[in-house]
Amino acid sequence: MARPRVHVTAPVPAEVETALARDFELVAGPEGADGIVAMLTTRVDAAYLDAAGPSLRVVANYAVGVNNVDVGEAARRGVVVTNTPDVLTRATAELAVGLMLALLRRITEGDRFVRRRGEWEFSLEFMLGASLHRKRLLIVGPGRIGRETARLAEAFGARSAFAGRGDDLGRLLPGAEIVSIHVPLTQDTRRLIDARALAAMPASGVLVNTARGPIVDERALVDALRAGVIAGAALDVFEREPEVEAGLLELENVVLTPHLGSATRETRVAMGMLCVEALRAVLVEGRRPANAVG
Ligand code: 8YV
Repeated sequence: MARPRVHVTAPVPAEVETALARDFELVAGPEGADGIVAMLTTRVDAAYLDAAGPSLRVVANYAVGVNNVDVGEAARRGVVVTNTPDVLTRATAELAVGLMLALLRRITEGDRFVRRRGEWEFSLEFMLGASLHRKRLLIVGPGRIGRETARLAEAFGARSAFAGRGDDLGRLLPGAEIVSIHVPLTQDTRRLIDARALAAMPASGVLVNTARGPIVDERALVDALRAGVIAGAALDVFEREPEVEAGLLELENVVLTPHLGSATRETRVAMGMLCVEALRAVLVEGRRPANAVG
């Protein structure tokens, strides 16, 4: 029997490619494919699904966030969409806490300073930062990654509170010294952190975003940082990724990383293996996998 045809939209780790090649015929484009392994940079919309054609039965998104996929349109066509939960929870939470520490303790700012060969000698008042210890951390989005971020930050002595769907963010933000974003990008969360939300934070507050860029209004963030409305920001994701709002690049109290939340080898391989399992479930075993969304 012919093996199901699978199109992978970008290079994947060798282990994942080998696992895919075991059960599937890997094809160069989506046309006529039975399954797609999609990166978050692939927009899987009606036009893409049209291009793939009626043979398509499953889109395994190589990410936990599925905002790049029109899940409703896929469902209407009977195409199963899956994501990669759990396996990237720890890695993403680690990065969120790493960004908090980098920002509060001025690690990347200090690194830039040393590389510029700035003149310095040890002094008690030089480049003082703030401790994560005892900071009031507001986790916006109390899902797997949000809860794990709280758990790790609490090991440093942070005190966490959670804002979930239906909670009044405007009431919670004034008490938050660190706001860490962990909601998925949806119509409801687009620009959730706008000028108004930033103004509700204390002037000593900092914002951390490891979720999706468009959740934060980047221009409003630059204005807020320039005006001292908040004290700093650490961003792993960007509104018009991979473009970065120019104003952010000029500010010392900003830490920037290029979408590294799940970027450890073991995590990326585990994510890939979940994609392979999902394709197998649908295309070989004829069942709906547990990580199907929508
Ligand atoms: C990237 C992520 O998508 O899973 C997500 O939602 O944002 C990240 O894990 C992934 O690294 C790229 O495939």
